[in-house]
Amino acid sequence: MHKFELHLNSIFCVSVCVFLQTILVGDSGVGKTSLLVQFDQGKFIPGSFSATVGIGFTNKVVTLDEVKVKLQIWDTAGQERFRSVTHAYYRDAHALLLLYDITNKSSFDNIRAWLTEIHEYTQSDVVIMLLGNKADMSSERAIRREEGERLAREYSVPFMETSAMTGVNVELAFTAVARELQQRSVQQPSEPRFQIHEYIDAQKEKSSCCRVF
Ligand SMILES: Nc1nc2c(ncn2[C@@H]2O[C@H](COP(=O)(O)OP(=O)(O)O)[C@@H](O)[C@H]2O)c(=O)[nH]1
Ligand SMILES: *[C@@H]1O[C@H](CO)[C@@H](O)[C@H](O)[C@H]1NC(C)=O
Ligand SMILES: [Mg+2]
Repeated sequence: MHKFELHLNSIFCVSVCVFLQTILVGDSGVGKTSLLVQFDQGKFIPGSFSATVGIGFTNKVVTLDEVKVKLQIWDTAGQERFRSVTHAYYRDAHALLLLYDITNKSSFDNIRAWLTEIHEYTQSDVVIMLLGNKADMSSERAIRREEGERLAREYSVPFMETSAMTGVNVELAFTAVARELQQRSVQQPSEPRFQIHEYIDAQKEKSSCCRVF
């Protein structure tokens, strides 16, 4: 959807006002499907969702202030990187959640390749958020939080650690990108830009859950 349509939708909305397409990407096993299930159903279903073949989506409506935002979240299977997510999905995406597994170094090392691919095929104004998932598995941690933060800073994308198991930061990850996009869609060019980094930091401080990371 183009910005102009988003803008009109925001003005004339009745129930669901803004429609946003979000894609979950990252290597196989990082927890993309688990994160989506946690966000959608508020629970963790252990075991691998090897049944995720190709690409499928879940719709979820979140209310930001008084505006209802419909997130259409596409879950991808990461095995066939550079192929399974067709470029058309990238092109239409408003936001991208890019995951690695904090216990798995190769999933982190591949983030640069993912970002290269993403920058090549997405719209230039796509919202990208880097997520270090499985934050509950601290005893098996292979990637320090600072390493995630540094990489995110290098690419100027927001970052947080999440746990699809405990639910830590899961809702925040989705609502932060929704808020960023929703603000952009209603914003006049002269207004100051919504600062997603500041929003996340403020939300993190509010909820005691996130201080442990
Ligand atoms: N401890 C823990 N395990 C997780 C978490 N997220 C996913 N997993 C597990 O990691 C494995 C891969 O998860 P899955 O959602 O299928 O990953 P996907 O291939 O990226 O969709 C499964 O065994 C999940 O139960 C998490 O946050 N914490
Ligand atoms: C780590 O992630 C890679 C993909 O980046 C995967 O092939 C490998 O099986 C994972 N290792 C473990 C121990 O989960
Ligand atoms: Mg999956």
